[in-house]
Amino acid sequence: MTANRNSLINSIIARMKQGGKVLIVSHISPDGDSIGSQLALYALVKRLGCDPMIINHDSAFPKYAFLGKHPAVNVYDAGTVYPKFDFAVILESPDLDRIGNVHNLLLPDCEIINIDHHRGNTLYGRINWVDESVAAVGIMVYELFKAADVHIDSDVADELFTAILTDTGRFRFGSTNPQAMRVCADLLEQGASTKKISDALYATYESSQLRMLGELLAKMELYHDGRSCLLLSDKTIRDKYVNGSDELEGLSEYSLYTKGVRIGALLREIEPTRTKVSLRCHEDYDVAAIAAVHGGGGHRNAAGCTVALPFAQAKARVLEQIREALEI
Ligand SMILES: [Mn+2]
Repeated sequence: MTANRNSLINSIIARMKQGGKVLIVSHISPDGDSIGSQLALYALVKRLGCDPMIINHDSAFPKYAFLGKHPAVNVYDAGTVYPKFDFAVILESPDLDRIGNVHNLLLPDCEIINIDHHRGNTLYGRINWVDESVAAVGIMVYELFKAADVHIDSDVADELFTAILTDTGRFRFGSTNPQAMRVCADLLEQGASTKKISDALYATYESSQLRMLGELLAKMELYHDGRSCLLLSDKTIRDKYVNGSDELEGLSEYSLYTKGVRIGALLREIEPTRTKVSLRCHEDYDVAAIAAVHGGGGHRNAAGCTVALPFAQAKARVLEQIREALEI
């Protein structure tokens, strides 16, 4: 569907007002924008008369649990019998592979509403609202609230603020624009608590998480005359510190914190022949292109992929790609 923004928003709200069972899903390894947007959207569609259920391929980091008195964010389970959904709202997913096994719940007559801000969205929905200019999908959900004239209570304000705060890297990324700040100002007026949210997300780590961060930083490696930086979480480090979801989200950010570094990456050994790579870069580079080579994706300045190579080989491969990107 190609239509302007207002008619897209109107058609999304019109569909929601028809009611029915709605699946709200986001991408694998859901982040703050995923969870915040999903919880807020849950409240919206419920107010508009739908019967919603949130299901993701993976569980979210426990730190988002403070977004409390809320419906469960369910993790897909092949053994569970799920209701037949009349429509699905897919958030933050440029293609259907990104929702993982939740894909199994999209029966042929389940209408798809696709709401996203990533590059390269394949427009797989009946309605596709894709806007690369917004800083977070949480802003698009905010606009749905406004267009539907549904009150944003303090819980929803916290959820949407969390979405925007995390997706802008605490208002640091280039995506941070006046629209994002205006929406956040309104969310503060509706009762969002910056203190509560920031403490929950950025200042309540387990001691083991901070010790792991310390070891990763102590062992970080600089390359290309100090223009690139790797953080390396190999099996030794993972065995020492990581228990289930105990890992730190946002660790990859630290790969860019050294003066002079333009491109950074965090490599995690997840299996003997699979290495997860989170890439970060400053404005003048494009790490989504590096991730795309390995079937991953993301944004120009923040992207990720899984490289189907053992840790040492994956490291060599990514370093070579970074060198090419730096044009040296
Ligand atoms: Mn996002």
